[in-house]
This record gives sequence, structure tokens and C-alpha cells, in this order.
Amino acid sequence: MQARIVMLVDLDYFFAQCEERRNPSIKDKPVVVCVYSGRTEDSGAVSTANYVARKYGVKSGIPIALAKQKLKDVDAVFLPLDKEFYREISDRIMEILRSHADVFEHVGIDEAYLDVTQRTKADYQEAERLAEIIKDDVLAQEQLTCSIGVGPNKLVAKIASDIQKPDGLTVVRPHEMNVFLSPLPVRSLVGVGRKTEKKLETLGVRTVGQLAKFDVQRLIDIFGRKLGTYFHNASQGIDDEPVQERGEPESVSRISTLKENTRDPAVILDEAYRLCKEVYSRLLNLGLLYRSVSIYVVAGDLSVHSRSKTFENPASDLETFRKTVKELFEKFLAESDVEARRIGVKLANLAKKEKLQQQITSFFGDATD
Ligand code: TTP
Ligand code: MG
Repeated sequence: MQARIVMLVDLDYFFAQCEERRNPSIKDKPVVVCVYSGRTEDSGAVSTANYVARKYGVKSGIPIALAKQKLKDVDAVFLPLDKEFYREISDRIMEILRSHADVFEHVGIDEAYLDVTQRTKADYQEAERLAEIIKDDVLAQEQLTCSIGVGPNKLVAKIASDIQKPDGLTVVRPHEMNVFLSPLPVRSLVGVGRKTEKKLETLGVRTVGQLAKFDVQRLIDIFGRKLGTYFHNASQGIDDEPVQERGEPESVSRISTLKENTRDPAVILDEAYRLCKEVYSRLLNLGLLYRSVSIYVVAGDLSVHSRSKTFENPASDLETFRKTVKELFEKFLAESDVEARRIGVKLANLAKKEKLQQQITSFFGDATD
């Protein structure tokens, strides 16, 4: 396989950082984002916490009651999850990241792989510069910090991204890989969970370096061919998994929160057109056509309303999209008396451009012969 350069970008303490961005006055305090189960006041688990809270031992997954105990005498902030708000920020950041990648793979709400081999001409210095630019862009446009790992493959990039959090940038060149990986605990490798870690420990293997020296046949005997081979390769930093765009989405949408609740069509359309532009640019990147347009309104009382229009034939232009969005919002405002708190636009029934071309060609016959 040709030498590659892969990045993993992971946003720092993501949900909690979004909350800090919304309300900067809490930044220096421990911030704990909670999933309340609703049974009793404190039942539920911690979704994530900022790094101030982590110093007190508060982290993802622990019970809220335990987090409160750990922060007993501290002026800490406990907040409920607001997934929609984090999703909005994530969507916009993912677009920034996508614009810097040859191939982009969206992994989770705060994480993505970027193959940057071509645009950096496989040069690590270039890749490091690009990573700095990405960090600056995300900070300037969305006021959030992230950590980036750069390496010859996904496995190394992922581990590198995690090693200097928050606001980290770690570049691991191929010749540095073994020195980088050797001292790490085996748990650093994707796929090594607590159980595998225990098992390896009984074999005297604690670090990635020890795993790399361990007889591969014995690993296969113990874990089976697939896993044994994987552990062996991973410990040497070998990973051929390509960075891959994940499937074609069924729809492309954006939603955003208005500065204040309103029914003013000018304000609503102004924001809606901005969202249209974002959605449209995503559509262009995907090389897709659309057949339906929807709008969403989340009202002041958080009720959700939508209107849609579906065309007979796929459309591909921004103007039709904008015109339909305008029509749908005007219709909605005429029919309903709610004030909009958040608004969204969506393109769905997406179709491939080539398919359309094929249809046209088969319909009209091939004009070239
Ligand atoms: P992570 O990237 O694992 O964590 P993080 O971004 O909060 O912190 P870090 O600086 O270490 O990257 O997860 C991303 C988001 O996913 C996180 O902000 C909250 C959510 N999450 C949960 O809700 N439960 C969990 O157990 C974990 C691990 C994450
Ligand atoms: Mg994160």
C-alpha cells in the first residue's frame, strides 16, 4: 500500500465544551453534563465533564450522585444534556473538517478521520501545518478546541490524538512509530478491552511493545486467527483500513437556533438561506440531486413542526431549494401562530447524478452514436 497520512480529529470534552461556549462564565468551574434518568433528582449518569471536573475524578459514565459527592465542597455546574445543540455545533465543525480532507470519515458526534495524503503530498511537515490550520479554523469559527493525531494510518492517528488532550497535536512519523507505541499500555489499541487486557496480563504482556514481541502463533492459538493476527499487526502499528466516507446519507439537513424567538419572515428567511447554502454545499460535495425539500420549526414551547414538498423530477440547483424553503416557511407562518425558536432545512430523496444521466441516456438513446 502506498504511504498515507491520516488524521484523527477529536473535539475536547465535547458536550461540556459546548456548554462552556454557550455560557463562558462557567469555564473555570467543574462542568458536568448529565443524562438524568428522571427517577430521582440525582439518578442518571455523567455524559462528560470538563477537565476541571476531571481533576476531581469526575468522568463519563459514573453516576451523577457519585460526581456530586466528588464535587461536594466545590462550586460546580451540573447541566442536562442538550444533544440538539451539540449536534448543530458538530455538524458545522464536521463541514470544516471535511473541507480539509481528501477523504473524510465521520466516526461520531465529535470525531472524524481525514485522509490528507494527496493534499500534503505525503509530507509530514505539510500535514502538521494543515493540522494547525484545522485547529485554528475550528477555534475561530466555532470557538472550540480539539486534539489531532497524525500518523501513517487510522490506528496510529487515533492513539496519537488521545495522548496530549486537551488542545493537543501529536504527529507520529513512520520511523517514530515503534518508539511511540512500545511503552503504551495494550489498552491503547482499539479492540483491546478490559477482558483482553486481563488475559494479556496473565501472559506477561502489559505494553504494546511486549505484545509486538509476543509470538504471533501463540496469540492466534489464544484469541483465534482473526483477533490474534489483528493484535499482532496493531502492536507493530500496521493497519491498512482505508479512510472511507460512510455510506450515502438519506438526507442532508441543518438546524440552528435563532437569536430570539420570532415570527418575522425576514429574520427567519435570512437564517434559513444561510442554512440552505450549507446544506447545498454538502449536497454538491456528495454529488447528489434532491427530490424533496423540508423545513422545520422548533417553537418556543419546544413543539416541532415541519412542512415538505416533493418534486416529480430530481432538482440540482440552489435556487429551487431556496424558493421552496421560502414557500414552505410562508405557508407555515400563515397556517400557524407559533414563534420559531430554532429552524431547520432538509433535502431528502437524494439521487445519484450518474443514475439520472443513465436514465436520460436510456430514455433518449445515446445521441453520440
Ligand atoms: P469523547 O470524545 O470520548 O469524550 P469527550 O469529548 O467528552 O472528552 P475528550 O476530551 O476525552 O475527548 O466523547 C464525545 C462525547 O460523547 C462526549 O462529550 C459526551 C459523549 N459521551 C457520552 O455521552 N458517554 C460516554 O460514556 C462517553 C465516553 C462519551
Ligand atoms: Mg472528544
